[in-house]
Amino acid sequence: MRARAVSWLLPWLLLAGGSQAIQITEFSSGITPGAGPYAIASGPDGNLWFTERYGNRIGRIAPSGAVTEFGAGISPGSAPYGITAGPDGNLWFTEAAGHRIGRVTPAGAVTEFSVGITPGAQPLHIASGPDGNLWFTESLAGKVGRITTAGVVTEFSIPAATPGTLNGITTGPDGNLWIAAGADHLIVRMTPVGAMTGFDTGAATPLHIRAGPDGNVWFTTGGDPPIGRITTAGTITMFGAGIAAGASAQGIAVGPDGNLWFAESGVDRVGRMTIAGIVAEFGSGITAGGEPTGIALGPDGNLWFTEPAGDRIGRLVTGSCSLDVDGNSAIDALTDGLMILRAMFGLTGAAVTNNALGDGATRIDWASLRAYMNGNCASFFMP
Ligand SMILES: [Ca+2]
Repeated sequence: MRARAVSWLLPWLLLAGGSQAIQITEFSSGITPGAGPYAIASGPDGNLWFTERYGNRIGRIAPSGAVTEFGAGISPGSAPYGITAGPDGNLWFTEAAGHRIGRVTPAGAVTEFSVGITPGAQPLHIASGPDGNLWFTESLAGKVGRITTAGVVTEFSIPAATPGTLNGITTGPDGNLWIAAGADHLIVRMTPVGAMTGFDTGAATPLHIRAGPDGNVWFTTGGDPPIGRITTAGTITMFGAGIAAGASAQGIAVGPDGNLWFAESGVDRVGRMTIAGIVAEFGSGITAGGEPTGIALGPDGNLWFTEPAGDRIGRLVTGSCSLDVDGNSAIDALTDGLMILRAMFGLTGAAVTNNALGDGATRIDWASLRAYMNGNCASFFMP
C-alpha cells in the first residue's frame, strides 16, 4: 500500500526535479593572499590541484573545499603556471619563470626538471599526451617540449612560432597534440613523433585549448570572438553569440553535462556552451574582480575554477538533479522516494531517514541528504 502511494508521486517528483540549479561557491580559506591561483586540474587522488603563480606553490583543494599548499622543492621565483595529471599518478606543472617542469606527488613531494629545456623557454601549458608522456609549450623558445615520466626532455621546434606565441596544448580525439599559437593566429596539430601541420585562425589568437565531447577540438582566444572549434581535419568555426562583450575567455573544460564550460576573466563569469553554440553565462556567486581563469571537471562531478585576482577557488554545481538522493546509484521509491516525500511533509533528521536508506547509501543522514537536494535539485529544505 505504501509502495503504491509513493509510486504515483514519483512521476511528479521527476518533473519537479528537472529544473537546473547552477550553484557557485567560492573557497579562500587556506589560500595565501597574493598567491594567484592560475591553472587547475583534477588529480588521481580525488582532489583538485592548482598552480599558485605568484605564491610559488602548488595548491590542493578537496571537494569539501579544504586547501593545502605545497612549496617545498619549488625554487624561488619559479611562477608555477600550467598543471595536469600525468599517467604516473602524479601531477605535472610548468614553471613559467623558472623555465623548468615540476612533478608533485599526491603527498606533495616536488621534483624539478630542467635538463634539456632551452634556457629562458618560458614553459606555459602542459598536457598529458597520447603516448604516455607529458607535453608542454615553450612560449619564448617557440618549441613544444616532451617530458617522459622519468624526466627526460625532448624539444620540437615549431617553424612558424614567433617568441611569446605558444599557449595551450591538449591531446585531441585523434591521438595528436593540438597547440594554440596565439599571436601567430595558428592552431598546430602535431603527431606524437613531431610532425606538424598549422591551421590559420584568421584574426583569432588561440589561448587555451581542449578536446571537446564531440570529436572536435575547442579553444578560447581571450578576445572576440571568444570561442573557436577546429575539426581534426582543420576546419575552424568561431563562436561569439551570447557571450558578454569583454568576456576574455580563458580556460575551457568539458562539463559533466556534455557541454563546454569556460572561464570569463573579463566579466567574472563562467560560460556554458553546447556543442551547437548555445551559450549561457553564470556570475552569481563570483566575487567581482576575481578574474576566473583556469577551469577543470573535478572528481566530484562539479566544475572547479580559479580566481587569480581574488585568491579564491570556485566550485560550480551544474545542477544535474538525480532522484537517487541517498547516493547508492539506484532510484527507488521505497528509499529515495519515501525520504523525499517525508522531507516535503516537513519532517527532518532521523524522521526522514529511519528505515528508508537504501543498501549502500552514501548520504546517510538528513544533513547530507538536505545539502544534496538543496544544492542540486533547487529545493529549499530547512535544517
Ligand atoms: Ca538511491
